[in-house]
Amino acid sequence: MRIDVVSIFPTIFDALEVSLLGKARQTGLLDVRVHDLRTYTHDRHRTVDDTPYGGGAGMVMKPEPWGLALDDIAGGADPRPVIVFPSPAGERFTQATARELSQASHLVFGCGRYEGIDERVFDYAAGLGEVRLLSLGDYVLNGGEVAVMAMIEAIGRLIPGVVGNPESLVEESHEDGLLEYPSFTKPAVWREREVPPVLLSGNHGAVATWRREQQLERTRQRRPDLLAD
Ligand code: JDK
Repeated sequence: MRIDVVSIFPTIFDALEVSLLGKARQTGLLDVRVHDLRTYTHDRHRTVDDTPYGGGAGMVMKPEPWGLALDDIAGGADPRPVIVFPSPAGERFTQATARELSQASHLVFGCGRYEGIDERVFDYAAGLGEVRLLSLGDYVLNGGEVAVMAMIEAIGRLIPGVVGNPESLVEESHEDGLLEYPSFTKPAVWREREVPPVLLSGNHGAVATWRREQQLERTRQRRPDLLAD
């Protein structure tokens, strides 16, 4: 999978070099390229923002650098990429979204800053690819970068070969809409706290039943919204 990221803080994405995704990049499973939006400016101050029409607090990202960046990165790409802009006003990014996007061969992520990007950029981008405005959750970050890091991690680990143990993906892929069951490892007693005895019983049926009960109980307590239907 090819991933392009456009940002005014490209070094934030240095963190993708480490761990799981770093290995996938080395083996060529993931080809991530990060672009500095300021390289698409032409003025001496490399300006990417301006005051909002209609007034209001803060600054808005100017459309011109975005137009040049998108032409360069997404223009004429075959197949047309999926172009993602994280936004607090976007659709919710979920595990289902991650699965969908993991099927794409080319993703372009546009990271806004300030109060966001001139709205016309999204319309322009729709002429170059399939545009998705996506929100990580109902809180406001300072820009799109941290959201894009989370999305790349969630998408990247679904690409075959990126996660070491494919069984852990099979288990997740049940997508039963419940919270996961609790996990334990050795020692069997730690600081007077015991591992639930059923997990030491060797009775695989009893373990499966207990785990399902735990999933249901935790979901009822912590995420009743998931049980609504
Ligand atoms: C991308 C900039 C910061 C966005 C409020 C401004 C007029 C009010 C600051 N899930 C999630 N949370 N946050 C983001 C995200 C924030 C971003 C950008 C993604 C780009 N910001 C920002 C909006 C406001 N808003 C315009 C109405 C303030 C994604």
